Amino acid sequence: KPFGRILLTGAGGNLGHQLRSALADWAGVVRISDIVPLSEAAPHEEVRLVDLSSREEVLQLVEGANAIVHLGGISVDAPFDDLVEANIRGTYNLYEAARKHGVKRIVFASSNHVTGFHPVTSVLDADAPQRPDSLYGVTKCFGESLSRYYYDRFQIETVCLRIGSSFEEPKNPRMLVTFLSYRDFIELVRCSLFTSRVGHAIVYGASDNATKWWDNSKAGFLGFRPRDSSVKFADRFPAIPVDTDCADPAQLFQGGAFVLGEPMYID
Ligand code: NAI
Ligand code: 15L
Repeated sequence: KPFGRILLTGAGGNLGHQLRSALADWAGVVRISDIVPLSEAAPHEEVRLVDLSSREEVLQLVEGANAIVHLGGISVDAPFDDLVEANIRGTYNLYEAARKHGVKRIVFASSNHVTGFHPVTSVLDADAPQRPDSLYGVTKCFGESLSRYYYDRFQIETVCLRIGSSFEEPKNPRMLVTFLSYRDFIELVRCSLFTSRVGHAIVYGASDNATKWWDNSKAGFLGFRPRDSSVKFADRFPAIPVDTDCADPAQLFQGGAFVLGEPMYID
């Protein structure tokens, strides 16, 4: 197998669950980790219950890994203090542990919400300015910046996946544009792990949907070719009108309803 040991964080979540079995083909040992209990380990798996916000636990978690797929964290908008622990402190702890243990490749689950305040009329590529649509999006900007720093300073390579909407099926009209099938998500992670030199890369994660907000040509070296499309779900939803006079920000901006969130302050 190409990798001795791959570490997967967020293994108990929606995408972690999908990726868990695929990793068995790529690594002799798959170390799966989450803050929630995980189902029983297969013979090739090591299970670790770890809170990413604990520096000591994360340092132990990373020891012996050859590559990391970092999906763990809060995956929606949330109070600042919670986001800080899981997404900011957690991602910092992971990169520091990677540096200390000599891990040279990380696949980081960023999000389309890093650029969610761009209008739906724009097509974005890897060089589009970050315009986060939520505190959640801001934490993913932090992960992208942190990983850039760890590449420039320590040559730890990262592919930042700006994932669209990766679920079994699109759940609303917006997701006809942002949909990333589970099969295409797994292929995107495979390309991110197996491409020989990636440096610090940014790639959007969308299937081959009819409407496109994102242009991945600058990440062409990854060889990612989505095979699925949301087209087969199109008759379930009304088409999104592209109406720039529309008063609803959730329709004007790529981030959809995320743009309406409040940056919550907890006393
Ligand atoms: P999810 O919420 O189902 O899974 C995230 C997992 O991280 C959960 O199992 C949770 O228990 C774990 N986690 C949360 N805080 C933690 C902590 N402090 N320590 C350890 N583990 C912790 O989310 P999903 O859909 O599987 O997404 C995976 C990653 O991809 C997330 O980072 C998310 O932000 C990102 N993403 C997902 C998208 C999607 O459409 N599914 C879109 C864009 C980004
Ligand atoms: C995300 O970043 C979230 O993790 C996921 O739950 C979806 O909301 C997705 O973006 C989306 O934009 O649909």
